[in-house]
Amino acid sequence: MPIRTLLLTGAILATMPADALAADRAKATLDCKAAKSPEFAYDCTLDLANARTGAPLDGATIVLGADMPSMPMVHNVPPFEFKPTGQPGRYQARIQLDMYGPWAIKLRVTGPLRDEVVAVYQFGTEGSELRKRGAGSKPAAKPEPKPGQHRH
Ligand SMILES: [Cu+2]
Repeated sequence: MPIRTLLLTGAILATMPADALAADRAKATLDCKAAKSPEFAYDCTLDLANARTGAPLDGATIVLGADMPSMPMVHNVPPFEFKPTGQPGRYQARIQLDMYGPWAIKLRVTGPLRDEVVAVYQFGTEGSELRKRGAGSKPAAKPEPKPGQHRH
C-alpha cells in the first residue's frame, strides 16, 4: 500500500514543529573564580544563551561534569548542578575539583533547549581560563602544566 505509507509519513512530518528539525544550540560562557577554601574549589558563573539568536536562556537545568583529558579514569569528580541567579540567562555553581590543570568541562543543558557543550579550561590558583572549545579549534599557546603539578 504505497499511497497509504506516503500519507502516513506526511502526517508525521506535518506534526513536527520546524524548530525540532533545526535544533538550536546553546552558547555557554563559563567563568570560575578560585574559592578561598577548600583547595581546588571554584565559584562558577555561567551565561547561557541561544547560540543562533543570542537570547539569554532562562529556566534551564545545567549539569556540569569535569574530567582531565590527559588523565582518563584517574579523577572521579561528581556532577554539579547550576542554580539560577535571577539575572537573565545567568547561573552559578560551586564546584570542587581535585587538582590544578586542564579540565574538560561538559555542560549538559536541558529545559528550553537540549544541548551538550564541551570545552577545555585551564584551572589554576586564580580561576578558569578557556583553552579550546570542542575539538575543532587550535589549543591556545599556553605551556602545558609542569609534570610536578600532576600528583595523585
Ligand atoms: Cu589529574
